[in-house]
Amino acid sequence: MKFLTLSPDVRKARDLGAPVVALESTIITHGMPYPENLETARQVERTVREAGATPATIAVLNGQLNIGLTDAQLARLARTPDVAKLSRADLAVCLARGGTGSTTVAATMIAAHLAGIAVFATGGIGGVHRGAEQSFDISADLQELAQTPVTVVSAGAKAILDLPKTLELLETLGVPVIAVGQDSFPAFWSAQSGLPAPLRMDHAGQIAAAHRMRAQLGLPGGQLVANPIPEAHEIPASRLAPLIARASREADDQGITGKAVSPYLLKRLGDLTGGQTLKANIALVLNNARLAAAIAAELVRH
Ligand code: PSU
Ligand code: MN
Repeated sequence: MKFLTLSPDVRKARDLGAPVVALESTIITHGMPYPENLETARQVERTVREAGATPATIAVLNGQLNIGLTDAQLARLARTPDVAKLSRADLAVCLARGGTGSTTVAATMIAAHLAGIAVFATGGIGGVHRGAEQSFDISADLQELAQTPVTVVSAGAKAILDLPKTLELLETLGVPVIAVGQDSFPAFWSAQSGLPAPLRMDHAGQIAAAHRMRAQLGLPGGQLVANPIPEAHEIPASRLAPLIARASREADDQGITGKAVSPYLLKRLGDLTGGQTLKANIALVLNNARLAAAIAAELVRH
């Protein structure tokens, strides 16, 4: 495929059948401020390597779908303001125009699958927004999980969302939602959402086996792994609840819609907590990178 560029590292790992972990780039361009975004992106790659897998950060650069970025490419992306945020709907148009953009969970899943990568680590997926009954704002990430066979390691869905509705929709779409090491669904910055998780697994090997079994059954789609943020880094949900409500109200009042909603709320929560949500976000992404590397290693063993 002429538009697909695998980095030498990623190509080598793939050809050897060694474990590879896909990483998204919207978290870099729209999820965190500079320079924390770049520091985190580098640290996530390092964490994947230390855990024995090859990281493949994915982004569209000048009309090429890049699977694995050089450090210079990563640094440039992290410093470029107003990069396009590419989801399933935007990917082909951006590539056809020779454009540049960062990939969301949905677009990163598509790219990872094209490159033969089965495991992907992120922070929190998009989902059903609060007030979706009015706005119809539901992330394309959910549909993607229903159709593209990639196991996505997250800390749940972002807590700015309507988590009960997000879980309901994932169930309707037939997406396995697997909490790791606990019975409840985590809530991104908080380990506990107060909602039961549909499924629970405690080991990377079990998650890899379930991934393989889905393929054997001929079922399309991936798995959502919900890995709770380590307790030392979490912010209790009760503390965040009023701040999330306030930020959501402010977004409404300012008429913020569409792709701008999640970035606005993440930034606003960072401001309202004096940077605590950003710190927690970094910790949970690193935690997810470690688990994703372990799952990728289990997948290539068989
Ligand atoms: N996880 C994070 N921060 C982020 C994201 C995930 O910790 O910024 C990004 C992902 O790329 C996800 C997107 O796909 O937010 C969801 O955007 P939306 O709600 O507009 O679908
Ligand atoms: Mn949306």
